[in-house]
Amino acid sequence: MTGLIAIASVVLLGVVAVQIGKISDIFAKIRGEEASQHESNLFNGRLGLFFVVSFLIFCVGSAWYYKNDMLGYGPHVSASAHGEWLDWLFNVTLFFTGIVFVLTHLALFWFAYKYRGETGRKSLFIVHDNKLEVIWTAIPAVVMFGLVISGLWVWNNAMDDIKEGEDYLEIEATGSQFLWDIRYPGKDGALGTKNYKLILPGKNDLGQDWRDAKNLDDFKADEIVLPVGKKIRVRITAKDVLHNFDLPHFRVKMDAIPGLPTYFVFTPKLTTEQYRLQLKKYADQNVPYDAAEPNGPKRWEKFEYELACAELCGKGHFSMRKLVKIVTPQEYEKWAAAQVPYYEQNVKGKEWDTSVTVEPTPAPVVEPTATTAVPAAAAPAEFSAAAVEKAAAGSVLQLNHVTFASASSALTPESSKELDVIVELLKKSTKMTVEIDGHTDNVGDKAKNKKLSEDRAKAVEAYVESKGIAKERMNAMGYGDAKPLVPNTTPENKQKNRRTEFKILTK
Ligand SMILES: [Cu+2]
Repeated sequence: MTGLIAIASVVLLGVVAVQIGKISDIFAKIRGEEASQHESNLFNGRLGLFFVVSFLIFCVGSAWYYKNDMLGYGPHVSASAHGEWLDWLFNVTLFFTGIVFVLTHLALFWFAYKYRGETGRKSLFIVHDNKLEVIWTAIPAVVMFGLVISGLWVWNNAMDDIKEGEDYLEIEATGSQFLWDIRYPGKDGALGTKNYKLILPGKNDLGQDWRDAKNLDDFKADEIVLPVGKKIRVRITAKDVLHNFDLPHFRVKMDAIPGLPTYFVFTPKLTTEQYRLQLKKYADQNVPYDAAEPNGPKRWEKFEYELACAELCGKGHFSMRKLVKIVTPQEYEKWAAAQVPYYEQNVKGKEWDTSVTVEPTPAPVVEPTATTAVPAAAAPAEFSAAAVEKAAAGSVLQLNHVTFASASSALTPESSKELDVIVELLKKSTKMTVEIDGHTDNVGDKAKNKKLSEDRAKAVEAYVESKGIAKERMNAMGYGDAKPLVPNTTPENKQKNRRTEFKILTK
């Protein structure tokens, strides 16, 4: 019913508009075309003025009305030292662009009104005016110069690294789909070294090198707890895709890029408690946090700083939130002392503890002579089209870029590059037959390892076959952990032993 009335009203309004149009046409005929045109121009000019004034009042009014919801205003002032300067820069920019915004809008509509069409008025053509050109080039140039210089100054301060001899606390944030790993340096105040090749899910999530004593006291934290007033340097990195380390209340935001560590230095200025007390002053913060609990805690009492991922990194992006707590230095010391190092918790004394490795027996030194210049245990040469061309039948080449999903025989998309080279070689040399060998390390069950290495070799064979090479020309073999290249003593060695090889049978 309401819909019907609405449609009827719209139709009626349309009819009225058409009728008014007809009436004014008739009036125009009666009173003469010119007089009516004059009146209409005046009316439209005044409407324009009315519009621009209400528009500007609306713009300023709405900004004022919502100011408490904007970063940098009211309750949302910056909680870090450099953040104040960033907010200041935003305000200065808003001030100058605001002046231009108001003046140009007023001028635009005032001109439309003042120079409306009138009997006898002629257009004025200005072909060129040096004075005008100089004025409207010089003013923006000076303002822009000021904005750019102050912007550079603020930027350089905000992005500054720790200086020599400065006191600071360094933590590390590693993004992955879909969580943040936060690592603290522990008692020694230094983060230990990492190597992505050492990553073992659940056993060494970050790939810490346990032979580095600095790693042994590093701990991972579920929340970011930081002392107020201290310089914090965050090492920011990622394990899989682009993430973004965003602490909005501190005006900290930096990409987390796989393979390219970034950092951000900031100084928290207000503890969580102080920020809450600041919020308490605002009426909209004094309503119940949970509407279902009218007598429960107020909004300001439940406030927490937070870390977000500011890069759309996949389906679970939203879950990359972490609480950030800014506390007094004493509270921080107490909290840090109570944390258990990752090493103690997950590694110490376990099979994958590599902190104390048995010194490998040094390889016998073979004095090279003119006839025996071949090293004792040479790893297979790296596979390439050129290497295959040169190699004799019986040679073994290592496929360094054929990789599989963890504990599965599914080829990764990157593998196709090297596999396509094999396809091309087999297409070119029609007499060549080859063997594909899969090898694993010695972690886990022997039979399972053998099966996995077989499946992987077969996966390679199936791929090459799918590209039009006869299956008879290939032989897929899985050796499990029976043929290690090097002793399985360290994670790096184990990595070396997990491999796929390409053997030329006939050429
Ligand atoms: Cu993310």
